[in-house]
Amino acid sequence: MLIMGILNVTPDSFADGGKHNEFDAALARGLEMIEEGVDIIDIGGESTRPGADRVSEAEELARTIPVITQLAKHGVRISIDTMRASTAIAAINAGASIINDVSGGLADPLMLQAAARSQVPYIAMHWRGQSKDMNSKAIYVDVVNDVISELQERISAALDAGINPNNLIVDPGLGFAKDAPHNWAIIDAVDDFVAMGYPVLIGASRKRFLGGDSPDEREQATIDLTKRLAPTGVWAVRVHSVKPHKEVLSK
Ligand code: PMM
Repeated sequence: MLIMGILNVTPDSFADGGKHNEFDAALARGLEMIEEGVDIIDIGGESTRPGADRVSEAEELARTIPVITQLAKHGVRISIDTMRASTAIAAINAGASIINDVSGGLADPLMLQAAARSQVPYIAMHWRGQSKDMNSKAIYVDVVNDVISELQERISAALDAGINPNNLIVDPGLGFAKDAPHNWAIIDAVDDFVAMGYPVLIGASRKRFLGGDSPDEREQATIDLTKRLAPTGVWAVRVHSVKPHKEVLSK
């Protein structure tokens, strides 16, 4: 299972307190993750925590592109965490080689075609709407079936747009329009997501549903979950801390 290290270049990221909002800090953290053996660095310039406002395209580019340009020189795989086709393309031109779209192509009508043209892997996450009002959309008949069928729709749209099926990765979107029991039900049914036939990415790191009062308390729960997911066939976990996850996987 691969480790995708989170590098949020945002002043308001809930999980790192905005520590890495400066270019120098982001670059230093990226280099540290490389030292720690990260497989992919996921760079994002727009917070998607519940309630977050959107940032402008110019701001998103200013936050992410310089960091991508520098880190790409070190040969590490970089994914761009964006809902905008234009940002995805700029990031690829700067050295990113995976598109991580939390909206699964729903936020920007140009995204799927851009991903198809770029011929890089495309991560389609389950999403029901912008962070501002996603909590009100956490309503399911059967969360596992509903999320799988909504992901199947995104897969169909991606294939229709010309994305190579070998370039598709799916993600159930833990914490996105889902409350804690929904998130745990998805984790319990992770085999069903693996059985969809595409690589599966899981992003649980330090999210509220893990319990605990602080991001630090949720860290141990994140590591425990990585250990639990390792034998399931999940392709990668998206996490804040690389070293403890690498350690738990090597045991
Ligand atoms: N979660 C966040 C941001 N991007 N991308 C994918 N593919 N999956 C996720 O679960 C996901 C994501 C929000 O978490 P953060 O604010 O800690 O980055």
